[in-house]
Amino acid sequence: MEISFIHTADLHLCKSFDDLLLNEKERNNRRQELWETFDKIIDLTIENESNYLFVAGDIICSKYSKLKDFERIAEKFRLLKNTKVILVTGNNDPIKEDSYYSIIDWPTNVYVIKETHNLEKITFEEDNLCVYGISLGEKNPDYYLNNNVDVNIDENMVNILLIHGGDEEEGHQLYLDYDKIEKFDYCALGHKHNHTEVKENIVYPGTPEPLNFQEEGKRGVVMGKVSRDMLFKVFIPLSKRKFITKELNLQKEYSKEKILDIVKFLGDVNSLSRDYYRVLIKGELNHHIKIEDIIDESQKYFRYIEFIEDFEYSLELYKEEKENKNNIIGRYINEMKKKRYKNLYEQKSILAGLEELYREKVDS
Ligand SMILES: [Mn+2]
Repeated sequence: MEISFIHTADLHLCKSFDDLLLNEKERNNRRQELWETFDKIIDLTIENESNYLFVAGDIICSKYSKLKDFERIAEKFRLLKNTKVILVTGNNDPIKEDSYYSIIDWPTNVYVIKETHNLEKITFEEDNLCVYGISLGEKNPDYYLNNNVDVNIDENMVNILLIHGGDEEEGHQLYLDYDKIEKFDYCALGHKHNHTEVKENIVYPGTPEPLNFQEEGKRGVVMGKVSRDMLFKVFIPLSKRKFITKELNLQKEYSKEKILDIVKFLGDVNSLSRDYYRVLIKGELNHHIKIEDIIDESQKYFRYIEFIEDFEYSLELYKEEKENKNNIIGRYINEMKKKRYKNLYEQKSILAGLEELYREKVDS
């Protein structure tokens, strides 16, 4: 007998996104998109008539959520008439006595695992299946997830492990020894945000919708079938947008127009209007060009673009020095030449000073 499943984790519904430079409107929009992705997972489960939906923690950020958000999740799960939903909590949605997880009246097809110190075993005789799961609870300094996963499994059943943790160094509270859990037919894990197959049967689906610039690459859920002697799985991409990091390598000969041309071809038009871009500015910039102008003018080509300034200004001021031999500008350049300014912040202030002196010269 085989069962079909969809495995997801780390949706982080209600996430604040305050670790990004997004404005409030964009953050709201992004939160809305997380719900849309959740809806897509529900639709996919219905379309495929999956027997099980495994949710391996951090479906929501409890800190920023309200009761109505949990009700919204419950109502969506209720639509899965032919699917059993098994859910464990993660470090962002820990289960406690008074948390919404405990208060909500979950539909009968939903099994929220409440155990936080032992593997809870749910047996589905009709499918010859055992699901073992543990939820994360309140932070406890003596808690080590790895101590709680030892269990004897029944070799005549299909055994699934559902857990949030493992993507950590040994000694960390959420560290998991993968060798210990290899005996399960399938380990539906959560916590690691990039899709990873630790072993054939030990899998992180990753965040179905990326949450920041560290989350590049494919985003979605794992769909599969499992029996006593077979495991088949496929990754289903779902995400609406991507986070993309690019490098912009400047040369001091580049004009402003040339630089803007390079910037607007960092991605195809569809991607520029859809995805989040971060551009690492490297190399050397002609000191006549203000990086602020490049940054401002780039905005109109992108849905979202941010820059990390890691370049140097080319401070070759021969011409200016020659033209200003006997005045304050010349003396300023001379003074500045005595020191080596490598730091971009210092270079910017020298150029601002120079600009100020030129302005005074024109005014007087
Ligand atoms: Mn987590």
